[in-house]
Amino acid sequence: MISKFNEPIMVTRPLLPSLQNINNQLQEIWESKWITNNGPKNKELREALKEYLAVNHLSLFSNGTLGLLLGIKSLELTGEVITTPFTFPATVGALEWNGLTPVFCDIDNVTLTIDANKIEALITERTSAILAVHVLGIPCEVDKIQQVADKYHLKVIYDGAHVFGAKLNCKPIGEFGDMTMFSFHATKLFNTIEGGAVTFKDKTLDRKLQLFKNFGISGPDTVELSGINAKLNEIQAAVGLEVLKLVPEQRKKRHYIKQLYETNLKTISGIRIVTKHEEQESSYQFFIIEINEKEFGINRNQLHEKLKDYNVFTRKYFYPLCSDFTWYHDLPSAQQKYLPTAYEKIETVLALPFYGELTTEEVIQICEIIKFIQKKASTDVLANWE
Ligand code: T4K
Repeated sequence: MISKFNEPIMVTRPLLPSLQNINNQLQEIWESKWITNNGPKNKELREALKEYLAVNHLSLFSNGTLGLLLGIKSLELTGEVITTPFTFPATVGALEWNGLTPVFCDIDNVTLTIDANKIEALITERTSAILAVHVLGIPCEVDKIQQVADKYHLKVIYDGAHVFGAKLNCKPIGEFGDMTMFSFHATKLFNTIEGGAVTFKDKTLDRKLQLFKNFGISGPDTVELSGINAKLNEIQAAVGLEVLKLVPEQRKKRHYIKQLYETNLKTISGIRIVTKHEEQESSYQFFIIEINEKEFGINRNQLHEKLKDYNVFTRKYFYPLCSDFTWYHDLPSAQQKYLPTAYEKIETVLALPFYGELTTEEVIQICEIIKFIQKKASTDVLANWE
């Protein structure tokens, strides 16, 4: 008989520095009496992240969504932007809040990122950019995307919320396109509790982004443009400085856990491992599987529900599709018939618990529970599984 976990196993847990180290940071901040507005910790984190992400230009924000929103604004885009429906609502929301019309493009069957071969057909006279997502930590087909963008003089923005520190073709992931947003939310490999950054090629954007996130204020008596408040405060920055020290070790732990999952899941029919983490340096943000109902015996939703009985809490990232939100229903590109792969995949993919502090025994037990559920499903009548 397979036993249930005593405590809930969540899909992720934040990477937390020791309280002692955070206290030391707080002590310095308290002594300085400078707690926000571009203080010393903010500057220190910015320099540390430029080095870690190997980029020349980086601007910090109070969260990734505001970074993306203001990053897009700084590029002065107009009209339509081609994007993916298979993402977190923040991606498409950032376009809408800029007064831009999202044009949804279907996704690739294997990588689940925007299907680079389908972008060109969606380009019109109104298209100004492509907003692609390195979704679930899987890098987009960056070369193909850039080729299309160059042909039609479009900007390329990457939502890199899930690819902190990743490398592709030996290049830091932030080097692709005109701009990349990284999220530093508590659930990410690297976190500042809430926070985010935008990296970019055009160095003139640095000043613009600084103004946008600080009400447009450029001096004690000058408001230069219409901005908002999207600053990362000193305590967030201090947490980031401590978490950054833990990231290399956390990656190693996650690499071990992904191998453990691979070994223990490979004998189960009907499971495809989506996130292989095969690029030179992966962000190890998620561990995603795809369920083939015919081969596995039950569907993704049934597995997701049954795992809860054993105190295992998986997530259906990213369900529902953004194109299915009622406020996009009138967009021609949001129609289901144009997005067959995206509609298929939101019913089949599942995020398993994945964070460095999972123990070997826990990962093995999760896999054993999955095997047990599959075995039980083959002997029970389907009605019991609804
Ligand atoms: N673009 C993309 C592609 C994104 O995925 C995201 C965010 C963004 C843009 C926007 O970036 P930010 O503005 O957030 O920087 C979570 C995160 O809130 C969200 O940041 C993230 N993507 C998304 C993929 O995941 P939820 O609604 O799934 O979070 P929640 O609260 O259900 O947490 C997930 C699990 O994490 C919990 O089951 C347990 C654990 N957890 C969570 C928190 C907050 C903890 O153990 N402790 C915690 O403090 O969205």
